Amino acid sequence: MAALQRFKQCHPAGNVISHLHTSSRASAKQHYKMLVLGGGSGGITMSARMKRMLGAENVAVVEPSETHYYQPLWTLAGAGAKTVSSSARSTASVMPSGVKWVKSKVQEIDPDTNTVRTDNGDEISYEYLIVALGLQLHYEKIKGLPEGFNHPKIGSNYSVETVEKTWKALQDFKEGNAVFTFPNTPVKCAGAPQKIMYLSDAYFRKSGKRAKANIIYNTSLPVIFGVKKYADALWEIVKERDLHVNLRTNLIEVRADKQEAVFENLDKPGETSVIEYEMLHVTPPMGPNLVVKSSPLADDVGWLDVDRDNLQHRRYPNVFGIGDCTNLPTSKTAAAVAAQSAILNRTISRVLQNEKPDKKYDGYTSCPLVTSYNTVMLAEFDYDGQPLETFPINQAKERQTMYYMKADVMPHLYWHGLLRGLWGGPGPYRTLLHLGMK
Ligand code: FAD
Ligand code: UQ1
Repeated sequence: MAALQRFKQCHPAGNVISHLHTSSRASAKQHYKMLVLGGGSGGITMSARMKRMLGAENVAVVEPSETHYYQPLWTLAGAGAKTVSSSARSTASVMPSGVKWVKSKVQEIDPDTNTVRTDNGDEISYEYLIVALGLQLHYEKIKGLPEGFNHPKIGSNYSVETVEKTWKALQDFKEGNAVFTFPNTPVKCAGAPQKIMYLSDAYFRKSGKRAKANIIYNTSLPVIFGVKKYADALWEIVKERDLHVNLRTNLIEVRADKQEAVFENLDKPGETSVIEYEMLHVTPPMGPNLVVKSSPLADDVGWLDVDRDNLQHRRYPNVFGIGDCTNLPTSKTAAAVAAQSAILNRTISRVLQNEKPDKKYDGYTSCPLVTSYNTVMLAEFDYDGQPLETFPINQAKERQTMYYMKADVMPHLYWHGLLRGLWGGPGPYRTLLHLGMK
């Protein structure tokens, strides 16, 4: 509240000018002290924190979707271990009370005039802006998709419309190739494309179909995982379970009517191969949010251009970013959003007091690598790809306790901790838990 008092003294015109919001008017004018774009993991988390810092009446969130999803559960839903409906809550129920929910799509951001235009023609001005628009999925960049999803035997855990198709394809599997892909772009939760392979392997074993399944992981990457400690352990698992990994192999076409997938060899331009599949799990190419990309806030590629230490925009000091839409050089996860939210909260509080940001984000991110229906390898690491583990045990080992944490504890921590602005990642607990080891 002290920050708000100071803010009011410095910016007497910064109060909310209008809360009028009627759907009949074509272009209503609104102004907010703190405008948040996107009501996903990062947007809801920061709106809860900004409500605490500035008061609910000074905060608005622009989000078109009626439903908020806990996406990390889709890995388990694709394997039939959770339902998609258990990953969903209404946006209204996660929006902090009193915060204004602008139920429309951002169409244009103009940081030179501090305004945002929505798809229904409204113009919203702001003093401070937090961009949390996530990333864009590009199924259409694979020839034959998305229309190929109208056929059976193909699914994708990355979209709410196609998760259940993964589970259906698994159940319908009779014999042949089960193929899992990783695209030639950055992705969110870089472990998810292979988690569903381990679950499928476990499902086939459980249902007596494993001997008839040839399991193939075709990844564009030159490694199985970006952090050596976990990569070494994963190579052991794929060898042990007879899973075939092809590096630098990129899905370019799906002929769903013929159950064929076409791959390019990234090391030999022009060389392609066709695999007939009995089941195909597609991880789509991904890229920057298109609204960010077409705004002056983008870097050369299209990601939101923020300072990697404090999450403030590199050219517009009243703009901040969090999560998948940013160019922070770390793996894009909800766990990263948690750690980022604590840093960003501090940065904004300092900026509001005309002080320099003083807390540094270390790049913390985490990927609970689900390796069966009751085991997880909990990968946690920083900007340098160095393990940054919470628990004083070897986390490269598959553990049942970590599966329980992923499947049952994390959802609670997400809905009741992160989204309420109360969970800023495990950093403080890591320090405590490791004290006993020193
Ligand atoms: P999102 O949560 O995607 O939110 C973006 C929001 O912006 C959305 O609500 C969207 O509707 C809104 N939006 C987009 N465009 C506009 C617009 N023009 N105007 C207004 N609003 C807009 N993370 C983990 O930590 N652990 C895991 O195990 C894990 N597993 C995953 C498995 C899968 C299959 C998937 C898909 C993701 C997984 N993740 C995991 C990643 C995690 O879900 C994301 O990193 C996290 O949700 C990012 O938060 P965000 O706020 O940046 O983006
Ligand atoms: C985490 O903080 C988080 O955000 C709520 C996740 O997203 C679902 C995670 O998957 C993980 C692993 C963390 C980190 C938390 C702990 C307790 C290690």
